[in-house]
Amino acid sequence: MATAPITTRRDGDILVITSNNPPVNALGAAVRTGLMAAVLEGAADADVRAVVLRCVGRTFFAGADITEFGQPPVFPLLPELVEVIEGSPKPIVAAIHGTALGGGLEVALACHYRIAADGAKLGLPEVKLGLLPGAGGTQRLPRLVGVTEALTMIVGGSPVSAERASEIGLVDRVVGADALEAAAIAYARDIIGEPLPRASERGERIAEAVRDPAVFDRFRQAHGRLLKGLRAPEACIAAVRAAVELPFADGLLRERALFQELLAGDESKAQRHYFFAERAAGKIAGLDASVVPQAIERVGIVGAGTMGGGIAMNFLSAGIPVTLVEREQAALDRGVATIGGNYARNVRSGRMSEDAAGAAMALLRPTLALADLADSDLVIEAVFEDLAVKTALFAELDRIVKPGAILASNTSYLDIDAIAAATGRPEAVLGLHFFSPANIMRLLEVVRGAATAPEVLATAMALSKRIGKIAVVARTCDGFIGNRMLKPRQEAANQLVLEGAKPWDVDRVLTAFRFPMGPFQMADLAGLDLGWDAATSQGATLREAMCEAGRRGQKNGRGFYDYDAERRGTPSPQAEAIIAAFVAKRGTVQRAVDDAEILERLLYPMVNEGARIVEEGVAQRASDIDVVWVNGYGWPIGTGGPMFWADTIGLDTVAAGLERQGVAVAPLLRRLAAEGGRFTG
Ligand code: T1G
Repeated sequence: MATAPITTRRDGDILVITSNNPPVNALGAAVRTGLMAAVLEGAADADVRAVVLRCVGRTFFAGADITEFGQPPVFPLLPELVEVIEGSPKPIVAAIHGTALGGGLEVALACHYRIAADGAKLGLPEVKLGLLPGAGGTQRLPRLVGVTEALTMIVGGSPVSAERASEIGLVDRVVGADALEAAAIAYARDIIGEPLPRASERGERIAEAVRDPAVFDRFRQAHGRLLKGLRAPEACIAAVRAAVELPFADGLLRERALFQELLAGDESKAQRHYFFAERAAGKIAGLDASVVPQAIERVGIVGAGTMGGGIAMNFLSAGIPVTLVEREQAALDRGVATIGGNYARNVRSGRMSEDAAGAAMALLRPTLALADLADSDLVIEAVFEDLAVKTALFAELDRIVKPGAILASNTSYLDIDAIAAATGRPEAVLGLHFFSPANIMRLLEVVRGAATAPEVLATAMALSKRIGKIAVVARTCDGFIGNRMLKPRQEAANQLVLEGAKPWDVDRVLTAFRFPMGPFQMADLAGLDLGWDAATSQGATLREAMCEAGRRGQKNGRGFYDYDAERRGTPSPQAEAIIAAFVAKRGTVQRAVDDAEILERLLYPMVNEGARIVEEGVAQRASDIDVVWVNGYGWPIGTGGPMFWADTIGLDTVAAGLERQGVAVAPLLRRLAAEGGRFTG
């Protein structure tokens, strides 16, 4: 009898092995032990002619148990189990439903046949954990589907559908989900006596690659963006190359060596931290299953500008009707046209079907009348970022919308409690801070006011998941989590330039750290004249001085950088002269500032602010801050976010650096640094 969570039963001469290891049938030690026993049981039993391997619950094995990484290894290890499966003298048929991912797909690859339920997904996402498939996936998958398909799945990390898997030869049959077990058993019965097809023995797809050595260069040309300067994607390519260049057994050894190297590296530790951080962000103290989210069937949005239109698309694309309100017809028409244009672009790029785009647009109800929001379950305002404007609007909405409707502000830093106080329903008011472009950026800061009811918070969290957002809860404060930490970085960047660093040096240090761009590149992109008024400008800041000199950023071809027709920027001598004149007027002594100091001055104050955000309870936990910064501001995933990165370099190092900068160290940071502690466990 196999060990639970693995059970076996006989269906005639077929042994059916079932795994029941909620929530995702992760291949933890108990599962591996049970599977090993069950497969060996089947091999030894003369009455067993074939085996079916299946899972119950929401999915087929969704991979190795990530919580085991970094712990002492517990045998049997997955590669060992996978070899026993493929080496079975009896045919083993994998019955796949849900998401066969990572080690789960590697188990299926070692089986002799694979039957998938329609709707199932199959993938090797290890690269997203800073790893590579470490149980034979990099050696078996290319032998089944060819090098190009294998590289796309392994380096990209995205799953393929059951239908696609069938097309590329990854699965043998796709059946209706309800018929999966029976179909797998019938299939097993049909192939009894057939020669055992082992992926490791398939040579024809490898031979193709041997005859076409440019296949790897073509992949790199087409998918270079997937590499992101991270170690795992390169290692994935090296492992697949080993499948082409080495005998199978040697390729496995190469895969194992590359896997172990990645597993021990900081990048994978950071990406595994992020995996759990993203899931932890959805857990809110005091919000358990007993708090039932409200039904949201219709959403109202006030403001059809860039943000309002982008926000509307999230709901329209999720099949939720939207009433979009503007004050003037021209603005409303522009908003609707922008939404339509975005959907048309999605269709042209293949991201969306014509029908889906049409269905989304059909759910949009543009209007000039606030009264049309009366039937909305949730209203989100995306109007001018001014507290008086918002409080007046919320007072009016409070009179219009039905009892129980939720009112949300898209404000990026204003006080949610002050906005809530303008209504008679403060318990139904919160912030939903979308990031621009709102229809693309996955981060959503859910800002709870002092009075926000648990049900309202639960509704916002459930809705975030429904529209594909990664929600992080913040309490109200100036800038919530992300912008509050961006502020000290911007201030430090400006101060560094006043002291002698060049804007392009500051940007270079951050892009070398793998941010997509630095603060001055961002400023040029957003527009230096954002909020600038020529009538009142005093040349009191660097930004004002630049605007007064007619340098508005990318929009007019010159900011801190000079831009060519393709908006490629080069450091601007004129900008340098404006900075020199500005500094001379202030009498600041200029000096050379090295890269190490630039990085410390930019990032340590952010970590310090993050510590304050945690100790004030604005964020529930330090890892939530990492989720905000990875998804909202492009913090490079290979260092896990500002708080994990600080842990990695040592909080004592950060505290000492802040002392050198004359910055007051946050009490939480000081305490953890003294104790040798970490923000992120
Ligand atoms: N190990 C441990 N726990 C896992 C897990 C895993 N592989 N996958 C999910 N969980 C937990 C998760 O933390 C959460 O816990 C709960 O399950 C529900 O997850 C050798 C080395 C399968 C698509 O990368 O992509 O195999 O918060 O909230 O949205 O080559 O989970 O409830 O306490 O995400 O429905 C490769 C990772 C591993 C797949 C389901 N596999 N998982 O999504 O639920 S490395 C993966 C997912 C590997 C081998 C290599 C998703 C999901 P809690 P969830 P979901």
